[in-house]
Amino acid sequence: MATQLKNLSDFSHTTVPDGKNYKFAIAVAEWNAAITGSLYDGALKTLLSNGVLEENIISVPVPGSFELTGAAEILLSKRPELDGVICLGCVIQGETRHFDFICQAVASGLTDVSIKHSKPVIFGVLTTDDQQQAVDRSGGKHGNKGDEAAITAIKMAHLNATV
Ligand code: DLZ
Repeated sequence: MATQLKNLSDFSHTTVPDGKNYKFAIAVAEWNAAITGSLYDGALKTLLSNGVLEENIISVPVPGSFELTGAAEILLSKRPELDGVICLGCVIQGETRHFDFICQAVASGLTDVSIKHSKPVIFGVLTTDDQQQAVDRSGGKHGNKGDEAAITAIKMAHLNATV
């Protein structure tokens, strides 16, 4: 019964399970669309390149990152066949406290939905000080967080299916 990890390479990002048996939704915020569009492109490409079938991916836009929690709840309630939801957004620090409220609400909201459904709900939301930091993390010099969100979704769906 006991299965132990053998070495640190077990944690490597190169070990991604085959996604062919999994179904995902991607919810993507329209605010900061140039950034979230790149996150979406990265997430979709990464799901497909790791074996997830195109017909097993539903993509839905939502107005802003705040709406990602509601979208994840709706998707998992109405589509119980889904193995997880990837939530993509970009919240950029402004002059008001909107940033703090949105980031806090989305982080805890997505956690709650994930626990309620016992399914992965992935926090693929950039929370940056400025536009450049967002560009750097959506296909720029710091990679694409959309790719990472997709890999996380596959790993967690696999965990859920095999534990
Ligand atoms: C209102 C707002 C602001 C100021 N900034 C952002 C942002 O940087 N990123 C984002 O995704 N959404 C923003 N929004 C919109 C909220 O997420 C939400 O759509 C509205 O408050 C309506 O609920």
